[in-house]
Amino acid sequence: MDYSHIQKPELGYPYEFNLDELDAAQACVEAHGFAVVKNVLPAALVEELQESVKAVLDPDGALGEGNSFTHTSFIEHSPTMWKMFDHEPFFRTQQVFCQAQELTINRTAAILRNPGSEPLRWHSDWRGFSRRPPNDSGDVLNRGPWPSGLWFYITGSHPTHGGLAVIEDSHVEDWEGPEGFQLTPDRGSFHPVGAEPHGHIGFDVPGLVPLFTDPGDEIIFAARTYHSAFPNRVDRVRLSCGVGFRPRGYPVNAPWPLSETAQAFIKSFPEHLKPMVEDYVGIDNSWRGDSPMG
Ligand SMILES: O=C(O)CCC(=O)C(=O)O
Ligand SMILES: [Fe+2]
Repeated sequence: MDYSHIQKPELGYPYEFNLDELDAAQACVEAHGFAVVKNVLPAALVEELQESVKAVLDPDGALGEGNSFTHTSFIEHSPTMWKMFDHEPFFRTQQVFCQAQELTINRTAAILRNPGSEPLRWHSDWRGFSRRPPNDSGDVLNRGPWPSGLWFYITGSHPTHGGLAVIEDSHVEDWEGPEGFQLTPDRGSFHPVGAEPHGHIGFDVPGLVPLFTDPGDEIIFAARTYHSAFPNRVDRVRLSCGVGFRPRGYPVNAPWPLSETAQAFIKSFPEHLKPMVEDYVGIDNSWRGDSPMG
């Protein structure tokens, strides 16, 4: 499918904000589940981040056409990402969206989508739908009220370029799915009413908002907001990265030990930023709890 016909939507409310409108942006996240803040990162840092994502995720350029790669502990491998913290507008912005002055790094990621990479299944990153004990690292790290999306699409977000799409108003606790769709049994995705309960892939969904952003812009979405990514159909790699924060002191009780790379990262993270890693728990993607799925 070609999505070059998709236009930037006019919604009945503003959802793109400047750095001097952060409270309005946060109000939009609360009301509609998402917002964009323009020009959070300067161009020089964006360029450095682009190079760093490529160097860490695909150092030899061997990933191949049509493929994508997600790194789930990017900050541990990218001192370039550390520079974001010294850019005052970046940090001020995260304090507003996390609704706390003192923040801890919850998790970080970077994604590289080569030309030809496929669209993403609609999903929510929220893992608190069930109160069963955690079964994997996502269950541990994605159960708080902080935003699930604090993303920088550092080559831009566009429907032709693997850009992000969200569903407006899908962040509320009792959301039942878009019209004509129903939630999957675990509420992690949705499918057409009456179809097999597989997460839906496609951009024919009521309430869909395709996001059009420039490389220095930040895309924010709430803990539960449902989202997807378009395929990358232009001849340029799509790069994104993000730092997820949680209010400092919020207990996550990670059941895995700190990895060696996490320990090395904490040790070398600049002294004046150390409070932000005091209770950083890293991630162990292979950790499994012993509670049954469901
Ligand atoms: O690849 C993207 O643009 C979105 C990624 C995403 O939603 C996720 O990793 O949970
Ligand atoms: Fe996601």
